[in-house]
Amino acid sequence: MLRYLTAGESHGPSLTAIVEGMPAGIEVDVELINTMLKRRQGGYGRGKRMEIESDKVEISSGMRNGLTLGSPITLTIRNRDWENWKEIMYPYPGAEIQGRVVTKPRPGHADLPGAIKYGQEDMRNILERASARETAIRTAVGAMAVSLLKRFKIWSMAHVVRIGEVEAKVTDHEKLKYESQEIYNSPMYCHDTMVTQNMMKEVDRAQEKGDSLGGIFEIVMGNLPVGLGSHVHWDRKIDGRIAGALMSIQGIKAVEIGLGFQSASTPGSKVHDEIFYSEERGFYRNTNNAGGIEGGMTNGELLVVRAAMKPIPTLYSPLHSVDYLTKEPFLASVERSDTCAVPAASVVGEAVVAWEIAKALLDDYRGTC
Ligand code: EPS
Repeated sequence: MLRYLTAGESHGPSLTAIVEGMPAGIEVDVELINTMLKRRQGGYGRGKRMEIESDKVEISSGMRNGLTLGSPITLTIRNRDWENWKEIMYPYPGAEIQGRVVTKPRPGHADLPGAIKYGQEDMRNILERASARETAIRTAVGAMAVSLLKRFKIWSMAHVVRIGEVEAKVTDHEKLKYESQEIYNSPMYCHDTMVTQNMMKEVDRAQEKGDSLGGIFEIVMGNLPVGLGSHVHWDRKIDGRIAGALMSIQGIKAVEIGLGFQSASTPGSKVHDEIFYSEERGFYRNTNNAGGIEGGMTNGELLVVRAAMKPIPTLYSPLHSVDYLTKEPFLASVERSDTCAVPAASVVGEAVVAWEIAKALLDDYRGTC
């Protein structure tokens, strides 16, 4: 079974993942992993942390001579910022635990529920692990899946379709495959240059006000075989697995596949994709409202999935909150943060969706890897 765990605090020495279940003899494209890590660090609206970090993966087990061994693979990304946090985040007795204490929970963050659940008076003990910094190592793990899927000629891409009120319309998903370089060159990872400019202005406006912004990104995947996932059990349905993976990314509040929420207000005759057949194409559809999934299985059409990210909870004009210890009203803590991290989240989205697809593929085709 393909699975992984991650470990590491945002300002600790490093982030680590142990990946298990990769078949032996697979070439791991370290350059592709590092390219995705670089893309995750980018995007207009990021904060100062990304000027400190230069994320690169180190692999210390499970590989020899560029190929997987079938044994657990250990991935590590060092946190350069650790140098500035060594005393405060020191893992052994003697840490400066009075430094940078957080007692003013940010609305929308894990701070308060985490402190209550784990009985912590200093919310730093929660936010360090809750931080979206963890998505760096998940991106590295998912990039391994992207590289595995390439063996099967399955392609994937991620792009941003909304920042705040600014929306980019997509008319031809098939075309996006050929536009990926332009998309990654856009500071918002958006396929439309005009809309990119408007999205950047939207981010500037939010930043001036000390506010933050969310948005929507879309993952598109092509050349998928029919039948990944299964209709037979709830936990084998590929749409459920993809939605769960995307919802587990920090800040994601909604996921839709194909027509998604709009299908609830559209009659069946306009929702369901009619089926056709020809000698050279086999079964096919002229529309893709299902987003490539029917009955918990891929149907051979493009996979089209969107996720909505809420605005980052750390606001430079902080919201009302209550001090955890004194119970006095306060303005929430201001931790260094990003104004908008939707472009970065889109890369994480591609990584986690690729992981779920690779997992489903290995369930069905392990012997052919
Ligand atoms: C992030 C690292 C963090 C934040 C952001 C994402 O760095 P720091 O907290 O040191 O400034 O920039 O994290 C959050 C928005 C969050 O809510 O935790 C990263 O590597 O992506």
